[in-house]
Amino acid sequence: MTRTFRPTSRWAATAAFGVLLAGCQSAPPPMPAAAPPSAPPVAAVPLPDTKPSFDAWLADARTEALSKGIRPATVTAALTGIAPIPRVVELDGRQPEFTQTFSRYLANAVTPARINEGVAMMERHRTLLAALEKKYGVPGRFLVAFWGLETAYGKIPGDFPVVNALATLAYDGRRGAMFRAEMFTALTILDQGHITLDRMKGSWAGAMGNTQFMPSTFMKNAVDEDGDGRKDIWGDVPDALGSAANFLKNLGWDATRTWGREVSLPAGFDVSLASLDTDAKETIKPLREWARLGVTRAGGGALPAQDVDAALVLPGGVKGPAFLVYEDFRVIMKWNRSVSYALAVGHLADRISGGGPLVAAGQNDPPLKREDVLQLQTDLAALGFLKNTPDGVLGPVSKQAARSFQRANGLPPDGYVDAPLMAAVRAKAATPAVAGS
Ligand SMILES: [Ca+2]
Repeated sequence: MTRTFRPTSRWAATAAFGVLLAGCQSAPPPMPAAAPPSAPPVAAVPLPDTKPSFDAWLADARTEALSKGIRPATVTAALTGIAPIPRVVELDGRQPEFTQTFSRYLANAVTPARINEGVAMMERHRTLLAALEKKYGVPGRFLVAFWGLETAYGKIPGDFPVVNALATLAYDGRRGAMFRAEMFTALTILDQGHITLDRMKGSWAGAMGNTQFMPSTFMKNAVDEDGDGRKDIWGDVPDALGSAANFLKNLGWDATRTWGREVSLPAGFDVSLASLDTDAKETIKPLREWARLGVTRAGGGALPAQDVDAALVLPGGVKGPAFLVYEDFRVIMKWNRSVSYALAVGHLADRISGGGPLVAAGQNDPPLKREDVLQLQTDLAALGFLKNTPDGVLGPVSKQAARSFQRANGLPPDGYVDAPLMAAVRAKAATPAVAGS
């Protein structure tokens, strides 16, 4: 997978990973376990390094795999003679240098080439997609859109050996217990004969095949759609797209609705109604209520007169495109918990089924540098709008703090952070408080 069109791709295609990511963005850091300043050193002699060597760790993992009933031949083939992969360690430890903006994210995700190829895939797999929609209730345009965003229709599935990558992360990385469990699940998938060891490739974090399923996602959702006895999401398009359809069905896909739509807001609209939370459900209203508030189809025209609950998202702020999103939007975010990702899936699905480009012009705002976000958070904290410790990551808590600042200073409270907002916050924070005020 590429790093350019999908900043969240390192977290792979599971809801569990999305939760972890959201936690990183919004959770306050744990309190340090500080000793009293006068306390003597606890350990007079250095503690021995309790971390086992990788080979010792691997021997223990082999024993556990065998105890789980995985065949010795599978365990031996997959868990002997491997070593940690330095590139995986490096990618796992990498701190994002910037926060991508929605306009650039979408421009990289939904390119003319990806739209054209998606149209071709819809045509090439027409019969299969119709059968999958009938069976699982998920329209083909969404399956093709996920496929396009995850791996560019199978062209970029990742070339890391999955068991070795997962062993690396289980031994060396954070979240070791989770990756260790994923590794055993990967061994079970091998043991069941769905794929051979040399073909079990994926992302550096273990997301596998056309649809970038983690092993646990594969185990719960993969299907043998072409009936050859193997669930081959690496090589069989029917298996890959059928597994995606089954996954979405299991996540609660509602076949009676679409994902949402671009809309236009009237002048003077109260943008504090836009949801900033990670689930896009901070403020939910029926479509008719949004219509009563003056919201129209993008470019004008009445919203459909349907009894649908919708949330408003403004991923590029009040100057960017506006979207009303429905329940299936949140289903998409269970696949990958990112508003930008879910909007890209929805928009790509629309484009490959004949829909036009967004009506609102893209802002093309540059990415936010980590150091600038840190400065913003520090300023917002100094001004009393942010309680969390600055971490350089623009999560929902920081966006709410930005919204509070906007409210207090007569700016449209869209919670959107760009250079002018950062400058306004900086200026306020740099102004000495008047005594007594
Ligand atoms: Ca198959």
